[in-house]
Amino acid sequence: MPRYFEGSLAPPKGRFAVCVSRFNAFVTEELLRGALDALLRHGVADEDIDVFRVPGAFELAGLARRVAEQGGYVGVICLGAVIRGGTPHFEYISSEVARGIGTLALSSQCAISFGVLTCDTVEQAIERSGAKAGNKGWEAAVACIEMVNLNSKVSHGLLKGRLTAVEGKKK
Ligand code: INI
Repeated sequence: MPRYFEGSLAPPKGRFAVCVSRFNAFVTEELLRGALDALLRHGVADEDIDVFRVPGAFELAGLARRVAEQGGYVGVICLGAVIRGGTPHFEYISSEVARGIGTLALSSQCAISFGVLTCDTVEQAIERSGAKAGNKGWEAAVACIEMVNLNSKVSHGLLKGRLTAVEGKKK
């Protein structure tokens, strides 16, 4: 009988950083609104949330790394919107953002979540920032809470030499 482990959505102890880019602010401000709403609704205290703004999505990973390494946070949520234009610029920015934040997530003690939209059109970005396809900022914040709780469970369990499985739950 396998044992299952997962993070709860209970309010975690510790502070959260939200890193948000200003480029395409009409989208990213909605992602930020969603992320803050999710954190607050899941019981994270107002004073445990810090928001950092950067110029564009390209700057997110560098700032997130500094914040994760030096800020004393348990979770860092990265929010941005890269929208395709008429040149290859989109490909360079979007791949660097994903690579940078992904690399950070592998090495960081914090839970790092990826709420960066990469869309072909403005309409797709609007749909994913609070219209008919939900709000990816909200989803990134909830994922971050879950991973903070799972990270804490795994670290705590490993330190004590045991992990507590989720009883009777298979997925
Ligand atoms: N930044 C974005 O966040 N989204 C975009 O769609 C975008 N486009 O398409 O150019 C964008 N460019 C700016 C970039 O992120 C940097 O801020 C800039 O290159 C300075 O380093």
